[in-house]
Amino acid sequence: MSKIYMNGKLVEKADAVISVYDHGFLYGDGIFEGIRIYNSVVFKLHEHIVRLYESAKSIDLTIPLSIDEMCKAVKDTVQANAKKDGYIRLIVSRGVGNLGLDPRKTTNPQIIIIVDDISIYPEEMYEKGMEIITAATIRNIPNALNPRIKSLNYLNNILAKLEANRAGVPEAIMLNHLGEVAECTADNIFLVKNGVLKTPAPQCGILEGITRNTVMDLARAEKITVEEVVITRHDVFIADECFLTGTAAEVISVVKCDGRKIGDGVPGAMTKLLRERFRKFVGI
Ligand code: PXG
Repeated sequence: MSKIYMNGKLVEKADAVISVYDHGFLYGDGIFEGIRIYNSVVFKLHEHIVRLYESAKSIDLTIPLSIDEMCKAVKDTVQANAKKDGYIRLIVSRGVGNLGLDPRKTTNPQIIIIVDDISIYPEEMYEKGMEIITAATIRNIPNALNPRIKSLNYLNNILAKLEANRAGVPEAIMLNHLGEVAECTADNIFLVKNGVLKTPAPQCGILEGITRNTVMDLARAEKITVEEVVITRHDVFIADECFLTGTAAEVISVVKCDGRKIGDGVPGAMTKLLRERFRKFVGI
């Protein structure tokens, strides 16, 4: 049975319950992280925890643990579950309040760490590449709810995911309020054009992915020029290669977008190289 961390205690899955008055449930008032475990090691733990604390700062939520204490809680929970390869969902909700949205009425942010298995795309999709569409649902406008906050309210992304489902594809590009390419529902996007690697800048209204940043570092180590730029759908259509990055997806090739074949319609050389380098880096 899996053991779940709840506010400093390890409890059985069946006993891991949250109040219906918790503002995470009532309003999506809280934040989270999704983290991988490879070979019993928590991948980029510090980076994920720093992002969590930045999300918390932005929504004015004080996490009652230091960064070091949070890292230890994650590692201890992984160990208690004897998990070699898997997935961690770390959640901090605003806590129990009343039926009004005022966060001052809440007490005790809830800290929850779930260690489970990861669901990933089928192997065949990595070999052949995936097809995506552009969603009509635009990404949250940064001055309304900044996508850099990994908040418990994922409706924006879910609405785009519904469009992908309806189109029969696994992912969808979300444009920002200016009509520029931002990211996909749970993945960042990269293009290759004339040997240069391009990805939207954080200012384009994206979640700054940990996998994204890792892949950019790995590309630079290969002396590949990396640019954080404005990308349009036109750039996607005329790209030589396209791939997505994310905690669950790792590095996955995109070979078709909105019916247009990208490059040769098969995973490209740079995508394959970076996927290989990424897998080596995480030790698989
Ligand atoms: N953009 C968005 C909107 C995301 O939610 C990424 C990019 C990639 O970021 P990372 O740091 O993972 O490289 C994400 C990540 C899930 C799940 O359960 C979702 C994510 C990560 C892990 C699991 O659907 N989103």
